[in-house]
Formats: sequence, C-alpha cells, structure tokens
Amino acid sequence: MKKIPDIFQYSDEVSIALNNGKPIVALESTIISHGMPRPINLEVAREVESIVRQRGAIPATIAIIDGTVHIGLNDEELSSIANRVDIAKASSRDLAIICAQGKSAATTVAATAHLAASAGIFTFATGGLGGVHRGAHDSFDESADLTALSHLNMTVVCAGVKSILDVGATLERLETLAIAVVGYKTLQFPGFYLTDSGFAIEYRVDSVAEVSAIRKARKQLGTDSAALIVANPVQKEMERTRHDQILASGLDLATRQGIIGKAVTPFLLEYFHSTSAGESLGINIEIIKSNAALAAEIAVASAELN
Ligand code: PSU
Ligand code: MN
Repeated sequence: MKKIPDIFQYSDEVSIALNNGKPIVALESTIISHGMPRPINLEVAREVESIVRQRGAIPATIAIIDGTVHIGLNDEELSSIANRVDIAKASSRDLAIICAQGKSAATTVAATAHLAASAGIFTFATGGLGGVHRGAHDSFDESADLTALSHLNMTVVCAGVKSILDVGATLERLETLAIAVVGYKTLQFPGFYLTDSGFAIEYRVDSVAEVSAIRKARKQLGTDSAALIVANPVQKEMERTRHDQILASGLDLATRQGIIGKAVTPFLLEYFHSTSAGESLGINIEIIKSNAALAAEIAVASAELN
C-alpha cells in the first residue's frame, strides 16, 4: 500500500524543541507575504526569528509550501514565502484546499494558531489581530481570526487589533467569544500603529511571570479552550493626524475600488506603507519585533507548563 505522505513537516530545530519540551514561538507568514513589501519582508522575517532565538526560544514560522504544512521554515523556504508570486493568503478554511491541491500559502493569525496548536505550540507572536471591520454592519466583514481564537488554547502577543478596524466592536466580540485580554504594562488597548486605541481594558500585567501565572490558572480552571491576548503597545506611535488622514483616504479608496474580502487588510496596509512614505512600515516592523521578543520571553517563562 502506498504510504500517505505526512501533511506536516517540522524544521529540525522545532522537532528537537518539541521532543524536549523547549520553548517555541509560532510566527505567522501572512505578515511576510501580504503585510510588507519586498525585499524588506524577508529581512524582517529573518530578524524576527533571530530575536526569538536570542531570547532563548525556537521560532516556528508556519506556512504551506507545495501542499505541505511547514512548522518552522529553513532559509530557502522563508525566501519562497517572501518572494514567490503564487503565495496565497490562507485562513483556517483554506488550509485543506491549499494542501489537497498542492498549492502554497502564507497563513493568517487564524490559520497559524490552528496549525500551531495542532503541533503542540501554544505561544504565538503577530503584528495586529484581525477583527471587526468598520462598516461591518453592512459588509459583515469580521476576521476569522476572532472565531478561530475562540476555540484555540493560544497565547497571542499582538499590538492590539489593526487601527484600520472598528476597535470597539472588536473588543465586544472578544468578550462574547471568551477570548481573554490583558495589556502588557498598560490599561489602554493598543491600536497597532497607535499606542492607545482610545479604549480601556480591564487587566494589566507587568511581567512575563504574571502571564505564565495566568496561563497556569487557565489550565487549572479549564478556561484555556479560548485564546489569551497579550496586548503589547508599540513604543513610538505614528503621528496621529497623519494616521487618521491616511486611514480615511485609504478606506475611501478601498470602497471606490470595490476591494472586498481577504483583500481588504493587505490593501489598507499597503496603502498606509506607500502613503506614509515608509513611516507605517517602520512602525509595523517595530511592532513585529517587539511582539516576537515578548512572546519568546513568555514561552521561556511558561515552558514547564506544557
Ligand atoms: N499583522 C500585521 N500584518 C498583517 C497581519 C497582521 O502586522 O498582514 C495579517 C494577519 O495574518 C491577520 C490578517 O490574521 O492580517 C487579518 O486578515 P483579515 O482581516 O482578512 O482576516
Ligand atoms: Mn475580512
């Protein structure tokens, strides 16, 4: 009988770390393929991995290449994701189709968290979560990140939700979906490019030890079937008036050009990066690096939990 090839492939370092209970940080790949322009996307992806290693954890960047799920990418695979033009953007629902058809895709927060949890990795760093889009009462556009995180045990370090979204509505959905939110050294929910979205949150933690104590209690209480969001604000935010102007013109252009579905987020990020002459890109890079560093520290502090 023909052996069915395993759909998962682990990088050597991830495989060793999993077998030895060493700390691992899952990293998403949509940021690389659809969130930043070439060639800086590859440089950042490499740098983020090295930040995770410097803090004593193993990076597991997740993506699908030619029908195989990769948990941890080598440098050639990382550059495929950064450079190939046939890399789709895959949310959870797309995974099986992409694999069965032998295609390649970068994974969103939803898809990465799903694959990471299947692999036994429970700490994850991204830039900003997806959420409820502005105008969602008409478009029904709400990221599948939210529903995915409602049923996955994952600690997700992010700079809040992207400021292109309806932050208030997203916070309400996070509450409904039983997804826990703590601010890292803040009681103001961060707004991705902005340190403060204007919305207060209920809980703050000041150390990674506090995060791992919460993870432990979640396990004991059985409330770890939904995600824990650690909201880590960027240090230096974008100039606000400029931010608001670009956002308004970007949303307007997206409407006029009829951008819908999964194209909306990449369109707006790209619009920000080109219109702000790189200011938003620089901040986005800072966000990803700082979240990777914090996630690595959390993974190290929580290693004995898994
Ligand atoms: N954070 C970033 N850049 C990104 C994203 C997050 O700094 O490109 C991606 C993530 O993969 C997230 C996705 O899951 O945007 C949300 O897309 P949508 O709104 O279509 O669900
Ligand atoms: Mn959407």
